Amino acid sequence: MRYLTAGESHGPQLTTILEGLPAGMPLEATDINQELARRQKGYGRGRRMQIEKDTVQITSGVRHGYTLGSPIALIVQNDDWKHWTQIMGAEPLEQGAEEEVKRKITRPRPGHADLNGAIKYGHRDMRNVLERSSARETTVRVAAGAVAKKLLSLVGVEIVSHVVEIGGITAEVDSSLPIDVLKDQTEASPVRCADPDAAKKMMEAIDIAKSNGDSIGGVVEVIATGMPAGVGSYVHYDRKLDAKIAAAIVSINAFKGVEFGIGFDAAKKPGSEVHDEITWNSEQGYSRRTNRLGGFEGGMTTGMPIVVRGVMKPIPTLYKPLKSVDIETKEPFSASIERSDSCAVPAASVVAENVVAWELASALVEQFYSDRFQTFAEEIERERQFARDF
Ligand code: EPS
Repeated sequence: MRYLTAGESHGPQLTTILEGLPAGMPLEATDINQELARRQKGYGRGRRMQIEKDTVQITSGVRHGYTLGSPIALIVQNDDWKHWTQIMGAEPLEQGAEEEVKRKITRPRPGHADLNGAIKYGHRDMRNVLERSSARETTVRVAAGAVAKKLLSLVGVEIVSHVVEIGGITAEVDSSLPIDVLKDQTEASPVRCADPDAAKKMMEAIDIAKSNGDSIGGVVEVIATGMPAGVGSYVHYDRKLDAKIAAAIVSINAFKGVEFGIGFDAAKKPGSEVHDEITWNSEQGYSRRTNRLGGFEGGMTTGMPIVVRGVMKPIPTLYKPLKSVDIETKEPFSASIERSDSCAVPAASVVAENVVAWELASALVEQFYSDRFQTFAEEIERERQFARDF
């Protein structure tokens, strides 16, 4: 499976084309819209989310509620576009209008893509960079992930995300909570955190950051249950599923790191306290006594829950701007101020969940027969049986 996204933050629309999904899979706009709505929520978001009400239009690849096997095209309109039609229009500007309409940006924000993107493409107006590097693009990555989540739910794979840290405040969440309970608690929290005490402190930290004109980051965790064992590869570096998930997480705007299971703590412990002992019983087949490796051994799923965390840096667009250099005058300046969120970690957890969903669905489609959805689902069930009896 693969997908491509297109669209600028204040352009007319965001678009994605998905390829490789099995034919005959039930899919409706509501499956996607509910994920888009989840991504728009979260304490600490700026005013843009009050303008947008993200909903999808499915313009190809689905007929009467089922996938056709042909590319699926998804469109989300930007409601803010009506304020930007001149600034972001595709037509050439009339002579003399440039100064007036362009809202040219020549002061790069430290930590953003502005300067490096401008150097790369030779843009003297860094709006040409920030319009695309904006996290607005994650809208259609979530739309793609929502389709993947639908596929996963139909073959018994559940996926959930939650916030485990914001601005240095860490959540205490019982790791043995059933996934449904964790899901309900997370959805009820304004910061998508299942520890109510920590959630309150996180909101206070966001308020402080906002009143200081600053921003804060955090850590999100994605858990997926029900993946059959042996998905991925130990044979080929580029088919290792944990590596693909790591790339997907770090590809989310502002994400700087990723870990599985106990992650970086593994460096501090002896092997006997890192690896998970193998058990077997006739009902479940093979299992692990613990899940410190987060569901992966040798680039393949173990059948245990996949547990992956990503760290998001504070958003680099600050109301209290850092020092930068104007690319026209080369004079030091405070970086340009753009409307922004003081914390987007809760929304980013939904993005993380959806990009992981895409990688899991892709890996299943790659490994099992996938032209017809029904046969695909049956093959996955047969595989689970095979692993149980092995
Ligand atoms: C973003 C800046 C803000 C955020 C945006 C990401 O947008 P604007 O410049 O229009 O105020 O709201 O996030 C989204 C639009 C979104 O859908 O998540 C940035 O610079 O990355």
